[in-house]
Amino acid sequence: FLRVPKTASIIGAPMSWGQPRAGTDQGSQILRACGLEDNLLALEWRIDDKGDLEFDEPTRNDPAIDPTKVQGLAKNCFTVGKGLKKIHDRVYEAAKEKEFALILGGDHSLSAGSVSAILRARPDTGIIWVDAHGDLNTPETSPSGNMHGMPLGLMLGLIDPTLLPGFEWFKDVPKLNPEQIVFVGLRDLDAGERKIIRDHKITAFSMHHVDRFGIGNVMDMAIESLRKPDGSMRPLHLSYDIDAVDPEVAPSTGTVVRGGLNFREAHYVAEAVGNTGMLGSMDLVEVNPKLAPGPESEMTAALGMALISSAMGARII
Ligand code: 4U7
Ligand code: MN
Ligand code: MN
Ligand code: MN
Repeated sequence: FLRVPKTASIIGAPMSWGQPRAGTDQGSQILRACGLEDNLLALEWRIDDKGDLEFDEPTRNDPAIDPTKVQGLAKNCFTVGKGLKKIHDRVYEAAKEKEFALILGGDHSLSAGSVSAILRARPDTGIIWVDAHGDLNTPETSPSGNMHGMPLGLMLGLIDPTLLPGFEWFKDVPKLNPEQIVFVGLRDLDAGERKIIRDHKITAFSMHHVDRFGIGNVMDMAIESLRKPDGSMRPLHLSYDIDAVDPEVAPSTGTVVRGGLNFREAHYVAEAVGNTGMLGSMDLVEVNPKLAPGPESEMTAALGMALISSAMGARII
């Protein structure tokens, strides 16, 4: 079904309260400015542009986690939870119409909104999480309390949403099974995240595996790992955190870690996923033009745009 519709729903989700740095809220705008619509039209997509969503700011009166019930922190959870509900509703609207949902971030917490919506419309979806980080934290395991490190903790049901103000709605959304996730590009995990990967047997390809096997083999294995028990391929969702790419190539983001995907490896990941013909949705997150202003921020945004094009059909030949 995914080859057929060729209508892309563009959903701007410039929400940044899952992390502390100003500027992450400009990501969707700067990606659009890199020629998003023209590029997708050139790739023969029909475009259904849903514009950019608007989000509330946190206030000092927002309800927070009850420390007698949760031994941990989820900063701005009330604002993030309300924002994710908006994203979820908009993405679900697109996915149920069988459109390709393209979500422009914003910080990576938004993926708990997009992935939960995709699962509601396409329950068997496999998630390819391209990131330097595991984003598997819970309020208890998080060293920072920043919710952009928690979207997969939420999606795996490791966090009780009824104890998280703003997330009450989240108890009714579908959750991921660990076999529906594969990681590519990891190089910075917290101790709690390592344990979660081990305990839940999540398939994870770190930069060590990219060094050992090459990106071609890693992507073959990653995609293969997402087959259903009956051997058929799942619909795919690509969640691409720009910090998966090496900071020399993608410097303008909030949580840089050296030793990442190089320019071609970053494109290859997107091309390989696109080549399956099963890609139905994508997040491109964590571009922050304020962190390396000038040519470096333009380079980062242009890369983000190019990765979207690669996933959505752009090919060298
Ligand atoms: B991103 C971190 F401790 N793990 O939880 C945390 F290293 O969406 C970083 O991948 C999270 O950018 C990074 O704060 C979240 C930290
Ligand atoms: Mn991330
Ligand atoms: Mn990251
Ligand atoms: Mn990041």
